[in-house]
Amino acid sequence: MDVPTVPKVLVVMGSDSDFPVLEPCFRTLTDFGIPYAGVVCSAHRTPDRAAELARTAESRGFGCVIAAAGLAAHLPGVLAAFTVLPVIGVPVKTGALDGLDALLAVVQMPPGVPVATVAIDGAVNAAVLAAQILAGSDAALRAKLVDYKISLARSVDDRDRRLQAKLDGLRA
Ligand code: RP5
Repeated sequence: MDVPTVPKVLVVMGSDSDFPVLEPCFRTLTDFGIPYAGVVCSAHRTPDRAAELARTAESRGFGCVIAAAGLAAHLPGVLAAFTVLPVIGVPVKTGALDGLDALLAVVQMPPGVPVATVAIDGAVNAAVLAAQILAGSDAALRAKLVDYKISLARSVDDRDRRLQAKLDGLRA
């Protein structure tokens, strides 16, 4: 019998200074039971390594790439240029423009080389999107995502209950 396996997610960040932004991504992947590797690699400072990383990612068992960078954030796009794996880009809030520069650099890819861009510092959504991509071939992971969405709805119900209690207090 074939045992279903969850392909690994390769998380690449332009600098270790990006790690605080990426930490919730690693935590979320862990919560979903998705194996991952995390590496620092820069499109500008180590371009050859970035190309090699992307070229070999699929043969090394990765099913999805998450790439995060700030400033002129070319890392997600450069990785996407060298692989057919889906690449999720996380623009990092840093520098004089607070991440707007990174957002535009990550999202404005030319036709044929997409990067699925999440919000500035959107590390959790990067992990959830990676899970959703991998869940297409993994029923157990899909079930975890369904539970996750149910828990999101419950948290909104809890918030509404808290709001109603506050409003009741104001009316009293
Ligand atoms: C980007 O430049 C990195 O992704 C980081 O967000 C930013 C600053 O990098 P460091 O100077 O902290 O290494 O390439």
